[in-house]
Amino acid sequence: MKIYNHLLMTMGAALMLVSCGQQNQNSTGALSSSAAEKVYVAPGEQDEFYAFLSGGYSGNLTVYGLPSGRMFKEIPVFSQFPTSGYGYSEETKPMLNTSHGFVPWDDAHHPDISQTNGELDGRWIFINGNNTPRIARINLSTFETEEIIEVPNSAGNHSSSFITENTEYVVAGTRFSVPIPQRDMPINEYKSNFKGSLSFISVDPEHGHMDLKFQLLMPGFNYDLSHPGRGKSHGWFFFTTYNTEEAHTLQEVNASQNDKDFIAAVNWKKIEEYVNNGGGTKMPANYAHNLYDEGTHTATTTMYKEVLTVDPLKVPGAVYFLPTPKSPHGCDVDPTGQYIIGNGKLSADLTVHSFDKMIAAIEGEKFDGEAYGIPILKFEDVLAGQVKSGGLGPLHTEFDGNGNAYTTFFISSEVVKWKLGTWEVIDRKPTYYSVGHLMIPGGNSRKPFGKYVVAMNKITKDRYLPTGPEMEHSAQIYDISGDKMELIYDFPTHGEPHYAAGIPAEILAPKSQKIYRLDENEHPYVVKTPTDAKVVRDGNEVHIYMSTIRSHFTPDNIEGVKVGDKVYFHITNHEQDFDVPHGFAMIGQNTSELLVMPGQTKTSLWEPKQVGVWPFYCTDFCSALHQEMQGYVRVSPANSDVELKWSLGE
Ligand code: RUQ
Ligand code: CUA
Repeated sequence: MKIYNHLLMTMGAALMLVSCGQQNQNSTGALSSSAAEKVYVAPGEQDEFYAFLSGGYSGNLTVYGLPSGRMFKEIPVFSQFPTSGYGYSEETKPMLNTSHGFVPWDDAHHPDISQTNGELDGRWIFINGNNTPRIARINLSTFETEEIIEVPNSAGNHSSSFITENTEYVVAGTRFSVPIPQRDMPINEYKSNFKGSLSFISVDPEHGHMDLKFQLLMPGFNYDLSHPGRGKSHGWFFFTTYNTEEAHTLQEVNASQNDKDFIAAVNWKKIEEYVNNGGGTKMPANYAHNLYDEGTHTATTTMYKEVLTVDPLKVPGAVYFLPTPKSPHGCDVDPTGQYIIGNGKLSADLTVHSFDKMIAAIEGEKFDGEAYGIPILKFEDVLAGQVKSGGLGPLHTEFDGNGNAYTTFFISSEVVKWKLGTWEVIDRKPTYYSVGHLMIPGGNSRKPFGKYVVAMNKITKDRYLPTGPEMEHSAQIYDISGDKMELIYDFPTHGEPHYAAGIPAEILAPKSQKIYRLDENEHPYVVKTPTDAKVVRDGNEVHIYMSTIRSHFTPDNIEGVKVGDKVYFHITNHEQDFDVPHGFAMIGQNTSELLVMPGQTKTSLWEPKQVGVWPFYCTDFCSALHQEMQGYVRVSPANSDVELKWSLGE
């Protein structure tokens, strides 16, 4: 207890020192001009990699180019996004439905790109919502969020969303243990009553559709991070735990008592077999599954009422605990699948477990007791080696595919490069400041592209011109093609990037979608030709079937709308050219504008409250006559008998 308090205080002090002491060490002049050449992507030239950085509390995913650090796009995922109308348009509102109702925000942490045979295939990217547990799937041809599934019996969905090497599953583990099923009970009865769920969500190989296949109900620890086995360890999944003390208050101290917590090793293939043979227990649950249909350009929500749970004790040989020092955070598996790295946040050394040794220990039944019936393996039996890093506060590790690993240290604010197998430290470079995750394109696969590492830092301070009390977080790019890492660039990010995923541009760029085909548009309110445009009243609902093409709306004059009506603008963009969206905004509307892509239909709701003649206009500068792209709606009193009519050019 004393030792820990002391340790925590020392670390706090160390952090302050780091944050203040390193300022400006790397300012003007420290970078050679060759570093500038390495990141310079000349005007008109394109980047070598896409990098997808999670937005953390922005709820979204941002897309950057490497090595330029240029931001290409923000993809809305869990947060309403007025820039495109995501979560505001009638078609996309259902994407944010949950069992708690409409939840227009989340905390998005760990993106992971789909894989085939352990290599990035660039079809989809998944990301977790931490706060109201959800997993999203984004299509990497359209760069649109297509699906969001809520995860029941979970809280603080943090050891997520990592995928197995053929994208069989996207895995979501709970950070907080909770009563399962949720019920009214005293908090201080946490110990041995709360449980932690690890959810295995299957991914349809063709469409990517997600389905919660089973949930493993584990002891009431905190499940912090996870990674799949690969190669020889394919079929296993590894989760770091902390708070094996099962403390329910003042975790800062009470969850740091045990010298070692665990990495939970889960043989999901074994559990899958058990489940496929009818194993598991169905439990009542309530969770939303939101799916966007590209044909109708519309999302729908289905509520599910049941979940299949698995008690690990019912599947002998499926779950083991690997003792791992000091509240491990990151849980990373090297490209060969042999090494499982647990980074004890309160330790200086990194612990590397060996998959082969783990299997041998399991076969030899060499256990060191059990926790809630789950066998604990002996630390010495599974240990491959320890990296005497000399750093403080290790968090995450990535791999370059050449036998090297790179670990971030939050407290000592550095990236340390070390060798797999010999555990020797090869290089270390400071970060500015207090790095969290790092990313090498493909660094979480069998085939990393070990040219750059991107460090995502938690503290920005003096790296950029000050912008008031809040600064955007900073990322740093290091060239790792040589023996020593070379810092070549700083760039500001958006939100708080936790993890990121990178992929060579040549995999994604050629299949990036340019338009939606109008002739394939199955939206119920589509207008395929401007002559089909119309306005239909149905009680107090008015449906405007509107088309857009440079540079007018059809219709652009509408009369006969009344105060108290619900007016739906269903807008179809008739363009079939790349990069020609039209926008739509109506004065006084209690929602965002819309951005409608070529060939797409989107709907905006307006509930006029005041009599008058009110304009609408296109929000995207689409042509030389964009400013002429406008129209009027005449709104009459609720009891008026002005006839409904619409026109263009009259
Ligand atoms: S976390 S800074 Cu949410 Cu991945 Cu470790
Ligand atoms: Cu259409 Cu501006």
